Amino acid sequence: MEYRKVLIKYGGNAMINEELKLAIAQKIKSLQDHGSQVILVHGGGPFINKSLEEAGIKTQFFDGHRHTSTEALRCIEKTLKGEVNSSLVNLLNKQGLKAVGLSGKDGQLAIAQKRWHQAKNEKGEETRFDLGQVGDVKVVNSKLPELLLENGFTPVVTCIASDESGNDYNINGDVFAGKIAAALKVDAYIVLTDVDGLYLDFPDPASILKEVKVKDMASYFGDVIKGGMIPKIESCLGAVEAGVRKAVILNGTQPDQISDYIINHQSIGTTITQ
Ligand code: X2W
Repeated sequence: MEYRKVLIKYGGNAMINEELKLAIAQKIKSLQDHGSQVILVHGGGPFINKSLEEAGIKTQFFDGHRHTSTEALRCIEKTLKGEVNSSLVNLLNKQGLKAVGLSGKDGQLAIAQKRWHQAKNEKGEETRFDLGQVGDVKVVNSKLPELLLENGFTPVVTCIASDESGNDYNINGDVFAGKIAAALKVDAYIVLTDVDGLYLDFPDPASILKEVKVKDMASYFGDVIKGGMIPKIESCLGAVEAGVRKAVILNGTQPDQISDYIINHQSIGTTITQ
């Protein structure tokens, strides 16, 4: 089975140094040389943390989503586009690829809508909590990335988008990537993180869940799936339900895992299928 179209979500936790970023860029080149079309979607959490700290802006996370004031959003957009996206485009171009840096705003690739945080209050009642300028993806227009992929370009997309009125939103990178993977109906949606998959009993490698069906995933929320893993798994579930053949959690700090999975078909990471 070949993976014709592959979307890689590259998170900031796997961008810890330049060597690692370079190795990931080389892997993307090797996938493309092997016949896959690759679209890269990225976040940059640690870089955002640093920029916000330097600007004296404090933020807090709620189930993996950063509360985002309008002031924080300006700083986040600058960091994601001006720092993280532009350096990834550079690195990919140096490997001989034709990388194109985008956000959800370009070509209206993604239309955002405000996201509310659902939580239970002390009485156990469901309440909605305002996360500021945090968004969800309402619509994906896949024409632009499809055009780029078909013409040999490598789209590099960061997780900022606007709504129909032009209001900007900060979207969790995993949520954003999953929606794009779903719209493009990729053959493989790879979520790179800094662990080897979903562990039943961290860090026992024998406890990694190798393959999980969408219908069986619900039981793992809580003990096994928590914090930042929540949006990752939710995005994988959404993508697979929308027709993506396989979603897989791999360790981005071990770039060989990308080629081992896509080219050598090794049974690594946690794969989610229908
Ligand atoms: C994220 C966007 C960046 C991101 C944030 O502000 O950190 C929200 O949480 P990683 O490196 O992929 O985690 N947005 C709403 O997701 O970066």
